[in-house]
Amino acid sequence: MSDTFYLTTPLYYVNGVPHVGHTYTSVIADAIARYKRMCGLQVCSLTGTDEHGLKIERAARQQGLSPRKFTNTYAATFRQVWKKLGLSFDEFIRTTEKRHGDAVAEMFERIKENNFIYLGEYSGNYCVNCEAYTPQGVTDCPDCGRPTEFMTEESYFFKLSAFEEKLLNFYDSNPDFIIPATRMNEIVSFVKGGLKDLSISRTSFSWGIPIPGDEKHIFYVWFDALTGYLAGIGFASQSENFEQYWPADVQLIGKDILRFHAVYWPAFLIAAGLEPPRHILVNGWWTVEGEKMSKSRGNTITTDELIKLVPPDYVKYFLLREIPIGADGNFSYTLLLKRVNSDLANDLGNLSNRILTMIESYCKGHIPGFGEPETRDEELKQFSSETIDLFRKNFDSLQINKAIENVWELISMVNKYIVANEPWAMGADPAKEDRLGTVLYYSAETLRIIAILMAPIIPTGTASILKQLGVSKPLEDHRIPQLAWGELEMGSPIGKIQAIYPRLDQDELLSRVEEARQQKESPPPAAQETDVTSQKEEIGIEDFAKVEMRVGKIVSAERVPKSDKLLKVQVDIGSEVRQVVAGIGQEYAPEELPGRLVAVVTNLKPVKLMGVESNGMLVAAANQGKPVLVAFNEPVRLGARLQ
Ligand code: ME8
Repeated sequence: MSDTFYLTTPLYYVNGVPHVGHTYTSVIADAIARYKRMCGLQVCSLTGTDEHGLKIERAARQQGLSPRKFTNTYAATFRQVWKKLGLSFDEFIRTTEKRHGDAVAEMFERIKENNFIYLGEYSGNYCVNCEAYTPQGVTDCPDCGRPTEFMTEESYFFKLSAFEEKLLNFYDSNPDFIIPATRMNEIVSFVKGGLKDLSISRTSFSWGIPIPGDEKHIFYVWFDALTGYLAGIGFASQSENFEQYWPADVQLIGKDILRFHAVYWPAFLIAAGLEPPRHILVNGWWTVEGEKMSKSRGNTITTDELIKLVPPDYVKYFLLREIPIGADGNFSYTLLLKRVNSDLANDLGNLSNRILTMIESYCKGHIPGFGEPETRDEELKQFSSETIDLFRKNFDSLQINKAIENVWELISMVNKYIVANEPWAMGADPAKEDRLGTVLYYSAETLRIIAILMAPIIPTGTASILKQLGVSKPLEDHRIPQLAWGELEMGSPIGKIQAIYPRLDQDELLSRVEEARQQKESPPPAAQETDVTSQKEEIGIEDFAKVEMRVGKIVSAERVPKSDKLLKVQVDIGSEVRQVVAGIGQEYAPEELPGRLVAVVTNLKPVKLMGVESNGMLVAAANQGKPVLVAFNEPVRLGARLQ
C-alpha cells in the first residue's frame, strides 16, 4: 500500500462567504486528513476556490468590483475562515493562479492529442447559476429552478459520447468508487441513458482561462475547476510531487455536484491518460431549522457567525456526530447545544476532570502505579483495545459517526467502571492504596486512548487532555494503528487541570444568535416591475454625453414571467453576450427578434427588473408612446460605437 494519501474538498465558488454547508465538507476532510496523518501516512489535503465564469463575473459586477479584486477578497475570506476553524489543509488552490492555468492548458492538450476534442457549435439553454446547460427543451434549471438563458456559440467539444462503455466498465470494476454506494445506481443509470458530447468552451464571457491557440474561447468552468485537483499537487509544474499523490484517494463533494465528479471527471482523466480518483465521498445536505439555506430567506448560517458563537471543537463534533456522511442533516443551534452539552461537556469533559482531580487529590498529582488487575480491570482493558479496532474499521470505511459512537461506548464503560470501583471511598484508606492506584491508572490510561482516538475530530480539547495527563508527545505524533494499552508512564506528574468543554448556556447562546441575525444583511427587497423609462430618467442630461451605445445583434428573446411588457433579451455586442430586459413586449414578439441588429446602451449600472438582471438598454424611439427599436440597414460590425 502506498504511504501517501491525497484528499480534496470541492473548490468552492467565491460568489458568497462560506456557510455551514461548505464547513461540513471541509470539516469531514480535516478529520480524515488528521486521521490518516495519525496512521503514519504522508497526507496532502487540498481545498481551494473556483473563481472563473459568468456567475463570478456577474457577481463582481453587481458589487461594482473587477472580477480580480472580487475574487481576491472572497478567496482570502475562505482561507481565513478555515484557519480560524483550525482546519489543517496542506494546499489551497485558486483557479486564478498561473500553476492552475498551466495545468488546464496541459489537460486540454493531452485530451486533444488523444482525439477527444473537436470544434463545433452549441445552442441551448444555460443556467448561469449552476454554470451548466440544461437538457433540451428544459427552460428552468432542473438543479436550482432558476430561469435559464438561450445561448448559441462556437464551442470546443469533449467526446463524452465515446466514454459510455469505458465508464460503465470502470464503475463495474470499482464498485466502491462512489461512497455511499447507493449513489452509484443513479450514476450508472445516467450513463446508461446515453452520453452526449460536452461543450467545454465558451465565447460569451471573458473571465476565465483562454483555450491555447484560440483565445476567444474560454474554458468551461467545470473543465477549468476540476483540473484544480491536479494543479494543486503539481500537474504541469512539479511532476514528481504529482506522481506521488495522484490518483486522489478520496475526493469529497456534496450530492449537488456528483455528476460532474462521477461522470465528466473520470472521463476527462481517462481521456488524458490519467487514472480516475479512487473514491468520491458524497455528503448529504444540511438545511437550517428544516429549510434550505438561501440568500432570499436570509437564513444562511455563515461559518464566520458559527465560530463566533461556538468553539471550533463543538462545531466539528456536532457536524460529524449528528449524521452519517451521505445523509441529510438539519442544523439548529438548539440541537447543537443539546448534543455538545451532553457529549462533550457532560460525558467527556466531566470524565476527564473527574479522573485528573482524583489523581491530583489521592496520588499527589502523579500517575499512580498499579497492582494485580482484577476481572473488571481486564474487562476495561479488553474493551479499550476492541474500541481501537472498531474505531479504525469504521473510520477506514469513512463511517466517522460510527467511529465516534464506539468511543462514546468506551466513555460510558469507563464511567461505569469508576462508579463500580468507588475510588473516592478508598482514598483515605492506606490498605487500599494499591487498589486505588490500579483503578486510577486504568481510568487514566483509558482516557489517554479516548483522547488519541478523538484527536482527528476534536483536536483542541483532546490535546488539552493529553497535556493534563502529563503526556508530552504532541498529539499528531501519536500513531493510531500502534496505539496500545499501558503507555501512560507510572510516576510521571500530571499537568495543570483545566476544564476542557464548558457547557454552553442556552439563554446566552440563543440571545447571541439573535444578535448575530439582526446584524446580518437584510434580504434584498422583492423585485418590482420598473418601467424602462424610469431607468432613462435616472440619467441626467449632463450624463448623456457619457452614454456608451454599441451595435448589437439579438441572439434570443423571451418574455419575463408575469410581465406583458418586459422581454429578456440576449444581445451579442461583439465582446460578449449581454442580457438586457427591455419594455418592448407589447410591440415585439420574442420570436421575431433573434438576428435583429439593435443599438444597446452598454455602460449602465446593472439593474433588476421583475427580479431579472438587465445589463444595458435597447435604444428605441417613442412613437405615440410606443417603443420602436433603432435599426441598421447597412452592414455594421458588432460592438461598433454609436457616435
Ligand atoms: O459547486 N449541505 O462550489 P460551491 C452540505 N465550485 N454541503 C454543502 C451545502 C449544504 N447545504 N452547501 C454547500 C461548487 N455544500 C463548485 C465545485 S469542484 C471542482 C467545483 C458543500 O461553492 C458541498 O460539498 O457551490 C457542495 O458540493 C459544495 O459545498 C458546493 O460548493
